[in-house]
Amino acid sequence: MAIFDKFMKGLSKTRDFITNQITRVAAEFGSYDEDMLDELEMTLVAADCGLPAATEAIDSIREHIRLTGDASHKSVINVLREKLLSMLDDKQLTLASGELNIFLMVGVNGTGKTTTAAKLAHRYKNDGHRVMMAAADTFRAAAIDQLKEWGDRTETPVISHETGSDPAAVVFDAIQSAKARKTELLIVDTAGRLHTKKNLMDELAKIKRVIKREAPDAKVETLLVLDATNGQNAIIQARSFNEAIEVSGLVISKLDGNAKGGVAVAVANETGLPLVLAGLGEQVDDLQDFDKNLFVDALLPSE
Ligand SMILES: Nc1nc2c(ncn2[C@@H]2O[C@H](COP(=O)(O)OP(=O)(O)OP(=O)(O)O)[C@@H](O)[C@H]2O)c(=O)[nH]1
Ligand SMILES: [Mg+2]
Repeated sequence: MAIFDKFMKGLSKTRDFITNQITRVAAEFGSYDEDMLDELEMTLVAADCGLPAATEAIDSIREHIRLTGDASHKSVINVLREKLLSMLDDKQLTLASGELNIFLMVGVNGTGKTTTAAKLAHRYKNDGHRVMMAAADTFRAAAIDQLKEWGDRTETPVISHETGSDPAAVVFDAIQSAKARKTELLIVDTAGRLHTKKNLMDELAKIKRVIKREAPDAKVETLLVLDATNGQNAIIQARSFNEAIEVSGLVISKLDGNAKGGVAVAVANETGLPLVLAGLGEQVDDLQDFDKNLFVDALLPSE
C-alpha cells in the first residue's frame, strides 16, 4: 500500500469526522461566515487539535477572508491546510552509518512503547541493518516476555535481565553486547511511567547517563511515545518528559484508534517537538515516518 493510503486508512476515523463536519457546514451555507468559522473551530477542538491551534487557525482564516474577500470553501481549506502545516514540525529518523545508533523508547503506561520498538526492529532489520533490543522494562516479568516474543517474531536478539533488576544495568550490558556484535541499532524498551513520579523519571535519567558514558559516540534518539487516544494529557506528558530527559522526537501511536488524531497538532504546536513516527495499527508494519504533508492531507477534505 502506498504511504499516503496508509495514512488515509490509519487516520480514517479522524478524517471522516473532520471532513464530514466541514462538508456538512460548507454544503449547508456555501461561503463561510462567522458562525461557520465558529463551527470549524469547534470541529478542530473536537478532533483534539487543541484550543490554541484551533483559535490561531481560525484567526488566520478570518484575516485571509478580510484581506481577499474570498470566503469560499476551497480558500478556507487551503488556508487551514497551510496553517496546520506551519504548526507541525516533522523529522525523519536516520541511522548514522558505521556507528552505534540507540533508540530509547519512553512514555507513560500502555502508550505503545514495546509495540513501536518491535515495529522499528522489523523495519530496520528488513532494511538490512543489524538490530538488537534491550528489555529495560524490568518492572514486570510479562514485559520482558512480551519483548522477547517480539524479538522472536522479528528475529531480533533481545538482551534481558531478571524482573526487578536495575534497568540501567540492562542497558549497560546491551551496549557492551551491541559493540561486540557490531550492532547498528540498539532499541531500548523501558517501563511505562507516570511523568509526575520523580523517582521514575530519575531512573530514565540514569539510563541516559549510562548510554552517554558507555557509548559516547552513539547517535541517540529519545523517542517519547504518546497515545493519540489519551487526549490533551499528551501535551503535559511531552512537556514533563522533555524537561526530565530531553526528548528528541515524538511518536504518536494509535492514530487509527479514534477520531482524535488532531492531538498530533496540539502536541507539536504546544511543545515545538518534532513528530517522527505515526503508529497506525497493531501490526508490525503499521508504522510510518511522520510526514506532515501526508498527515494534513489525510485529515482535510481533498477540495
Ligand atoms: N490500534 C493501535 N494499537 C496500538 C498501536 N500501538 C500499540 N497499540 C496497542 O496498544 C497496546 C499497548 O501497547 P504496548 O506496546 O504494550 O504499550 P507499552 O507502552 O509498551 O505499555 P507498558 O509497557 O505497559 O507501559 C497493545 O495492545 C498494542 O497492540 C497503534 O498504533 N494502533
Ligand atoms: Mg511495554
